[in-house]
Amino acid sequence: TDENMEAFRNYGLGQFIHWGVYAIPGNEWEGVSARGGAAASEWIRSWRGPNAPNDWTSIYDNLYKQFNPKSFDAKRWAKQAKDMGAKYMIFTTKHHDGFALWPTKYTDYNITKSPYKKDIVKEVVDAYTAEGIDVYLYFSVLEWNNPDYFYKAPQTTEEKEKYNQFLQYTRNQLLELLDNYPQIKGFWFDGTWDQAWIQAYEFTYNLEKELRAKHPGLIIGSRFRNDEYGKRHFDSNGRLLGDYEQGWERKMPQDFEWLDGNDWDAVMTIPPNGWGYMKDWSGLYTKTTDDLLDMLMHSVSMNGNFVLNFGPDGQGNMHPGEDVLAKEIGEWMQVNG
Ligand code: FUL
Repeated sequence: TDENMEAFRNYGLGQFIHWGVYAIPGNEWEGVSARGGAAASEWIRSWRGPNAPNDWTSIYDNLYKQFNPKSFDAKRWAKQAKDMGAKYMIFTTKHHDGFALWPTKYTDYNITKSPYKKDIVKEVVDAYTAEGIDVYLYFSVLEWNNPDYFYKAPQTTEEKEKYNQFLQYTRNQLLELLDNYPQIKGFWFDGTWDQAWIQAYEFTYNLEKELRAKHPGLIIGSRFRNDEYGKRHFDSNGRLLGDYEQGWERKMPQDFEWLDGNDWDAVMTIPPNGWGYMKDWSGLYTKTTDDLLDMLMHSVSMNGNFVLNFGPDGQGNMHPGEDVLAKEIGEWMQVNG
């Protein structure tokens, strides 16, 4: 039997948390909104266009020096998730900016170099586990500020060497996460869409085997291998999940056909665009409790799970709008969950 998959099939509701240095600007900087000029609040490092401050990238890359979330209390988050009725959660260990929220040995660009210093991933894993909520780690294999990272497949020998180093670095970090937080149930991979990663299929094939061997039962989202073997491919152990991302469209999956018979979860944002903290929700259509419960029921009726995203601010507080939704969903779950 496969306990982890059994649990996955019965979760129903989950929580996603996007947190990192992008929570500090919260989609704006010095009164200027990045809305429309950045793809999403957690993408603000790649803010382009006339509104972007001069030298924004280097401002961003130094924001970690201000990352000191005084109100952060993982136990409070976990309690809120529990009260909402979440049975699992997914936490961003490292988003596309490359900043690691755990004390990784493999880059200095990590939490220990911030004024906060403490291991945030550990606090989250421990607090949620204590509430009986299964933890999955989100991990981006795309790193904007890493000189060894390549979007296109590397061509020259020098490029290939660099990218190989990047792949080894990725492998090291993943093994490190498994060593540090053996309680986790799986990984939710992201940023796997670039050609360099897609073409590294021999590496990803072996890495997948290695991770599974080290951590029997580990659940790996199907995004891990965004190639012909990954996306829409489900292994015979049923451990590759068909995640479906729909935060952007505010719609439920259209192509239920391929989800049917597979294990999947749908991840969803509250504002239309943005997974990280957004200071200003005004003028945006933010999903209502009814919208979200609709999506939850829709997902569960199609044998999937529904995962609601939260983007805490730079101090570690949930957005007040998220607090309200979490409470209302929790009340509904009490009666109908
Ligand atoms: C996407 C990312 O680019 C977004 O920033 C977010 O993390 C979403 C869940 O996945 O691929």
